[in-house]
Amino acid sequence: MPATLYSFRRCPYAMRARLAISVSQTPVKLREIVLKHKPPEMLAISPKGTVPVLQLADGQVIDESFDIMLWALKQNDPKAWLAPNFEQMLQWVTANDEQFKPLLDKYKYAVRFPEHSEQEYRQQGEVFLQRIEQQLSQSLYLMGEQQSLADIAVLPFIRQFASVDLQWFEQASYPHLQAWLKQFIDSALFRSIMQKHPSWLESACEIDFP
Ligand SMILES: N[C@@H](CCC(=O)N[C@@H](CS)C(=O)NCC(=O)O)C(=O)O
Repeated sequence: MPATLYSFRRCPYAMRARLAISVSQTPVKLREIVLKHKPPEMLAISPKGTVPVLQLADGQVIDESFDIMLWALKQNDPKAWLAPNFEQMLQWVTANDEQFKPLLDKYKYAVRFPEHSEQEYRQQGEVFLQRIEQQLSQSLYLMGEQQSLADIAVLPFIRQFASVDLQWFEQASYPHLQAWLKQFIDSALFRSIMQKHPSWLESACEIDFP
């Protein structure tokens, strides 16, 4: 019996889980949720109420996106996303999740955080962009010449940062980062995981994924 994945299309954490599940070709039943109306079935297995949540056939629940990525890639890792040094990949993911993501939220919802202006939050977030730009000026991807778990775990958040003010992003001088993001957004893999699905609560419709 395939695992069940509770997902929300536009959530960057759910995106990275779907990306790893998709590349690993591990079949799951996807339940598209609406954050304002979380299904009781999901809250029963993961009361913290965040997506993504994966429930395995044996009942085990994995409710952290990075752990879901690792689970999927341990089933099958055809693109060798787990091949680079794990500690170094973890450093990128931790910097993204713990430092960059809170700034991204403040930049995106600056009106809710009036201590600083939108522009100031953006500048704070740009410290991470600069780190990435610096790395990508030396290698095609964060961990060298091949795409890895580190790129995939971080890219959905950079995409979100870029889309807060696309006009600003397009004129900013991050040529390597911009090319890295564009290649990701244009990829068949990314497009496939961004397909729209009806919500499971309304339609009772589970999607065979990937
Ligand atoms: N650390 C979690 C974070 C997941 C998370 O915060 N997801 C957001 C959506 S992008 C969420 O579900 N928020 C709950 C809500 O908005 O009610 C993970 O990596 O899976």
